[in-house]
Amino acid sequence: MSTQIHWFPGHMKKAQIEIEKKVKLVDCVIELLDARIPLASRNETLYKITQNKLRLVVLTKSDLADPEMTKKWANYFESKGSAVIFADLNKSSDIQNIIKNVEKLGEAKQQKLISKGMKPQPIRAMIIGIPNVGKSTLINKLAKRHSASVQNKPGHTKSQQLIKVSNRFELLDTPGILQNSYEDKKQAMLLALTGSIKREILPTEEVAETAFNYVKEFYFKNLQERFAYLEEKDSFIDAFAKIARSRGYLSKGLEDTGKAMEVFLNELKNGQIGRVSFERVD
Ligand SMILES: Nc1nc2c(ncn2[C@@H]2O[C@H](COP(=O)(O)OP(=O)(O)OP(=O)(O)O)[C@@H](O)[C@H]2O)c(=O)[nH]1
Ligand SMILES: [Mg+2]
Repeated sequence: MSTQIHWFPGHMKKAQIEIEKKVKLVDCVIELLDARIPLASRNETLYKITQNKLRLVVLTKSDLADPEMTKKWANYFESKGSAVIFADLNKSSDIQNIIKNVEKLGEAKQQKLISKGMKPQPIRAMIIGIPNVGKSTLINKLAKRHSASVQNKPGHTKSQQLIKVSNRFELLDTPGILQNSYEDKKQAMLLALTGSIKREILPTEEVAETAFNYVKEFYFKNLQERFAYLEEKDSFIDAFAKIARSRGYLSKGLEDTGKAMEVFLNELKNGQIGRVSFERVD
């Protein structure tokens, strides 16, 4: 439908303008990237909009990623000059670590104000990221610590909701979100594997084959732990026929490999096939 084609860019543009306005209100952005695909999950437009702000890169869902690779990715971002940490957003010590690191970024601002004899102000931050990287989870966790102090500071910006996380850190309660465009097929594939875009936009078999071959090459142990009957010599098709048979996915007496692929991709996305990073540092 032509309306749909027109709707999407308009929607993107509007979101972008909205974020540009909000960015002016903050000192710092907390950029959430999926630890399993740190490059593919960065939105370049969002990155550019926020380029001159203090930045804390948080590699989220680190509990689902290959820990060794995550460390390498953290080093990679550090080498590019970003403050970076990785986090499982469901772990309170990791939330604590995010708070500590944001406050650290704010120290220079505090010192500057103090040296001018002024009252130190909290660093004001905003969370940015593509869909599904954990923005709402993080906001809720940060807000819950001080839910009583969620405040509404009126000003020329109408009523931006600010969450007081600590005396040194306040958070804009609405995150900046932009979809990645799907021009780069490899990137779209990675985003589909981790759940940031709908998998249906790509053919299941193609996604499954790419994912399976990748996991087989780099994480064969994970495969064997989940599907003990798989062997390294199994081709993609043989493997999914085996999985379908073992799980009882049959259609008219034949192995329903399509169903096996769907289930495989879901399990892979949810970490049931072990910790997997889909992008590697060279
Ligand atoms: N395992 C794991 N799951 C996480 C983590 N962070 C978030 N999730 C899960 O990922 C899913 C998406 O999280 P949200 O917080 O809704 O992501 P979002 O960025 O707000 O997504 P949109 O609102 O679609 O832009 C939820 O099911 C979360 O529970 C994490 O660190 N580890
Ligand atoms: Mg959300």
